[in-house]
Parts: sequence; C-alpha cells; structure tokens
Amino acid sequence: MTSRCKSSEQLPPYRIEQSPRALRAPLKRATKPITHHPPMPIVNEGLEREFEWVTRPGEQKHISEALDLADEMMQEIAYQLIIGKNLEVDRLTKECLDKGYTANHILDNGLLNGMAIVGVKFRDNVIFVPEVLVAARAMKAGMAHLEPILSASGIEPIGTVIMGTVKGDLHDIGKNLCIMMLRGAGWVVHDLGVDTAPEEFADAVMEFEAQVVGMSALLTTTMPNMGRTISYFEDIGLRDEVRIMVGGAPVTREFADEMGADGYGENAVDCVETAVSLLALQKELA
Ligand code: B12
Repeated sequence: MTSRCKSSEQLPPYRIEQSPRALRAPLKRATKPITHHPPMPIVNEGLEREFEWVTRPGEQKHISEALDLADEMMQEIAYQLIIGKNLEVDRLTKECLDKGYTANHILDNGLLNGMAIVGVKFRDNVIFVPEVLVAARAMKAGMAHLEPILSASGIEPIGTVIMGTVKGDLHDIGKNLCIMMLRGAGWVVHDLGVDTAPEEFADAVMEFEAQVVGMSALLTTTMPNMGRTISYFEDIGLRDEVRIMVGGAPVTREFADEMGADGYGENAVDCVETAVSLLALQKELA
C-alpha cells in the first residue's frame, strides 16, 4: 500500500483554511435539521485523515451523512478497508457480529463507507489499481462473514436469477452484494462471475430455466454490452422467455430503458425488489 503523507502544501488551496470537519458541519445543519440519532463525529484519526481526500462538497455531504451512524467500530472497519488491511477487516467484522451488530449495519456503515472513500481516492489519482485491489480484498474479507447471514433465507425458493458482470468488466463487489441479498430473499441465484459474454447469459437461462437475468457494469465502456446482450437474446428468440434487469454505479434508469431492459436497480435492496416485480411481470406474460 502506498502511503501518502498529506502536508498542508499538498492540499488544494481552498481546503487549507478550513478543516474537513469544519466543511462538514454547515452542510449537516442545512440538510439534516431533524435526526433521531445524534450524528456520529469522526473519532477515528485515520478515517478523519482519509476523509480529507473527499474534497467535492456533494461527496462530502453524501459520505458524511453515510457516516452518521458509524460508531467507533464501524469507523475502524471503514479505515482498515481503505488502507487494505484484509486481516484486520476480517477480525473486526467477526468481532462486530459477535458483539451483536447486524450484518446489514456492518455492510452499510463500515464496509461501504470505506469503499466510498476508496472510490473517491481512485478517481482523483490518489491511489491506483494495486491499492484498490488490496482494498477490494479487504472488502471481500468482511463480506465473507456477512454472506452466510445475508444469504440465509430458509424460505421456499421464489424463482431463479442468472447474475453476471458483462463482457470486458471485472468489477464484482456490487454484483456479489446483490447476489447475497437475492439469496437472502429466497432466490436461487446462478452467478456467472465477471466478463460474461451474451452467449453465457443465454446458455445459463436455458440450462437453469431462469425467469430473471441481472447484469452488472461499472465501466461506461462496458455498459453498452448490456444492450448487446439484450440484442443477442432477441436474435436467438429468447427475449420473451426472461425479464432482464441491469445495475452498476454508472447505469441509470434512462440508460436501462434506452437499451430495452425490463428493470433497473440502484442498489442491492432495489435489486431484490426489481427481481420480485419482474417475476410477477413474467408470470403475467407467460
Ligand atoms: C473496486 C474497483 C475496482 C477493482 C475491482 C475489484 C472487484 N473485484 O470488483 C479493480 C482494481 C479491479 C478495478 C479495475 C478497474 N477500474 Co475500477 N473501481 C473500483 C471502485 C473503486 C469501487 C467499485 C465498487 O466495488 N463499489 C462498491 C459496490 C458495492 O458498488 P457498485 O458496484 O456500484 O454496486 C452497487 C450498485 O451499483 C448496484 N448494482 C451493481 N450491480 C448491479 C446489478 C443489478 C442487476 C442491479 C439491479 C444492481 C446492481 O448494487 C450494488 C450494491 O449496492 C470504483 C469507484 C466507484 N465509486 O464505483 C472504480 C471504478 C468503477 N473503476 C474505474 C476504472 C476506470 C477501472 C479500470 C479501467 C482502471 C484501470 N486503469 O485499469 C479497471 C477496469 C478493469 C475491468 N476491465 O473491469 C472507474 C470507471 C470510470 C468509468 N466512467 O467507466 C471507477 C468509477 C473509478 C473512477 N472514478 O475512476 N476497479
């Protein structure tokens, strides 16, 4: 992990006069007048330093609000993820579960907060692919403890979904989260992994008689492969047999509509809701 020391000389000029905390405060007052939980200040020194890399006001507000429910333990998980300490994330996640934190709480307030800051640092060229890979490994170490909990449903299978990241795209953290949630909600999910060609999606639909396909893309350059997969389904006469949902950070509802998808989900919870409504639609059409 490359460590970068941030002296005040390295910081953009408009951030030298005000600390990030100072920048956060007015935003909170303006946007969150009523809150049932007192917002949690950043008490973790490492995380506070990492938060300094978040310089865009919109992102400061978003991440700051997301950190509102992150207590010391969650902040430590987020920090250890950012600096890529997979063994620490593994240990802390287990410890939090033992202490009674819910899997959803650890995911939302610990792991995803850490990954949000990793995303900002990556985009702003503060860190590069190797560091992101190390952070992703730490994310996976935490998710490994959460998966059995989020995936355990004990209810009759609702239906079958084929999930995969589209051709050319190697991002799988979000897709894997969707899969955990789907399994937890009682779906049978066949995971085709990353870099999935249209033919692989189609073969899996036929083999497992799936009612729903979910495609994930994180790159603007691979998003069109969702549309290509839908066209392939049309070409081989499979389009009416299955409902198709799409998602991933750059994907929007408009884009989903444009390429002819049946559903779009912004996050893993949406993914489950979308799959449920698409199954109902598919039954209606059958
Ligand atoms: C981790 C990461 C990587 C890791 C991936 C590790 C892994 N195993 O996934 C590695 C290092 C491999 C990587 C590589 C690259 N990356 Co990358 N990466 C990221 C990063 C930091 C986080 C992504 C992530 O996991 N987010 C957390 C998850 C939980 O969120 P999510 O994926 O959005 O998923 C949620 C929703 O979108 C939704 N969802 C997701 N899928 C689906 C599917 C359905 C059906 C539904 C309903 C919902 C749904 O639910 C999920 C859960 O809530 C993002 C930054 C970002 N902010 O997104 C960049 C980012 C996506 N990467 C980027 C780039 C440029 C690359 C590289 C090209 C870099 C390079 N120069 O090589 C390569 C491409 C490799 C490839 N061919 O795919 C850019 C993309 C820019 C663009 N406009 O296209 C981003 C946005 C960073 C940036 N700002 O520059 N990356």
